[in-house]
Amino acid sequence: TILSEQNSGVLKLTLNRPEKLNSFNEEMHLALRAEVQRAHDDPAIRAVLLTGAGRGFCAGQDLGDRDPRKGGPKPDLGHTIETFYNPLLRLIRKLDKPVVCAVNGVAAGAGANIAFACDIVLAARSAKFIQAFSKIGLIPDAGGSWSLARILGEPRAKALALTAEPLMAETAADWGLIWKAIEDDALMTEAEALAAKLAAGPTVGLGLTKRLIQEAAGTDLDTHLDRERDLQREAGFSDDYAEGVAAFLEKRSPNFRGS
Ligand code: LHQ
Repeated sequence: TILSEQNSGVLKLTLNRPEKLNSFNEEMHLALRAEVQRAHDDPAIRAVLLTGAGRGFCAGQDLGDRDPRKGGPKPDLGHTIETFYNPLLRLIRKLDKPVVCAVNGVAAGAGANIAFACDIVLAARSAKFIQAFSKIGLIPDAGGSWSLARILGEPRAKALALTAEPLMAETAADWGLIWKAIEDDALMTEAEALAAKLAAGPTVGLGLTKRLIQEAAGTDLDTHLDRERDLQREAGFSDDYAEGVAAFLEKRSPNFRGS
């Protein structure tokens, strides 16, 4: 359910249930989480690239997995969230390495919100984002109600979530939900180049940067200035900082090793 390729520092993960628009079943959840965990644990992995196989990126939860027409007790979706979605979201946000998302086609429900949790999101011009939850009586999960409110503010967040209207990639980029909309046939080349560039970067500094930016919204400037001091101290102890400055002074490109 997940295709995994490792190539010079980039772990490329492809959601691979194209006949179901890469919607999540338990197997795909566990496989994806294991791969992101591997990205945490393996110092040779210095960036992650997430994308989808076929014409879609991800249609959220596989709705065939729990067909209510089959009867039985009502499902505990809170348990599904706690067991599968929340650990994945936390892992992506906590990963001290850049995560690039290449949204190759429709991203619906949790599929859209997992994309928004990644660090840099590129989307094919034809891709759309749909907060599909309200169509089936649910609420935006996978961090969606948080990221939409935070990034867009209440008016747009509420309209998207309450109406489930599709949002085209270009508008998503104009609204700041993603980094860029890209011509469909150029998406993978650009996303792979970006991931490769990040993987060749100063991984310690990039990871600390990600952490600081994520912390910023939940804190005040005074506290945050102290955090910048502490994390800059840490960045200054990295070998890549010494290499970056040496390369600058020697007028050559740096050879960062990720430590
Ligand atoms: C699917 C799905 C799908 C199964 C397309 N499941 N088969 C968390 C916790 C617990 C429970 C519930 O949920 C959550 C989080 C969530 O993510 S809730 C939201 C779940 N997702 C949706 O509601 C989206 C459902 N899908 C759609 O609305 C459409 O498929 C979109 C708009 C994504 C794409 O539309 P089309 O391009 O017209 O494609 P399609 O609808 O024809 O889909 C292609 C195939 O994929 C089709 O199968 P078939 O055998 O007929 O070819 C669909 O049944 C299947 N598929 N999404 N989520």
